[in-house]
Amino acid sequence: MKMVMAIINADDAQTVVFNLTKAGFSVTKLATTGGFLKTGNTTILVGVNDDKLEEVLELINKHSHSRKQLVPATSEFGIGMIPTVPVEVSVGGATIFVMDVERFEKI
Ligand code: 2BA
Repeated sequence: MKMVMAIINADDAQTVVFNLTKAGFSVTKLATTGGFLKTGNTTILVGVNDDKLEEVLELINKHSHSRKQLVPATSEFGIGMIPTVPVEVSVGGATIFVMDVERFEKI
């Protein structure tokens, strides 16, 4: 068994969770915050049998879209002058970690 932990854009979360659930997978959705942009994203947890892992990854991939985002970056030019220069970063479709599950129980 594997645990899939996927960090996805909050805008894609509903579609990703809907399609995983429709395909019969159990999903836990967490409201999370990116350390760099400090904006909300969504982390989903999916416990899945090994033979279904690729199906989960394909569904996440199909319904997550990468996008460009402008981040205000500040630089100091002198006392009291801190202009904001927006910098464009590419925010991924999904950042996915797949972990081995040592033991799984539902009590
Ligand atoms: P954030 O930390 O808010 O990062 C958003 C995007 O900003 C990243 O997109 C990347 O393009 C850029 N970025 C992140 N850290 C940077 C840095 N130190 N310098 C320059 N640019 C940086 P993604 O790579 O697609 O990541 C999207 C979100 O996935 C991240 O949001 C974070 O919440 C999570 N994430 C990504 N890699 C991770 C990792 N190795 N461990 C834990 N969480 C991760």
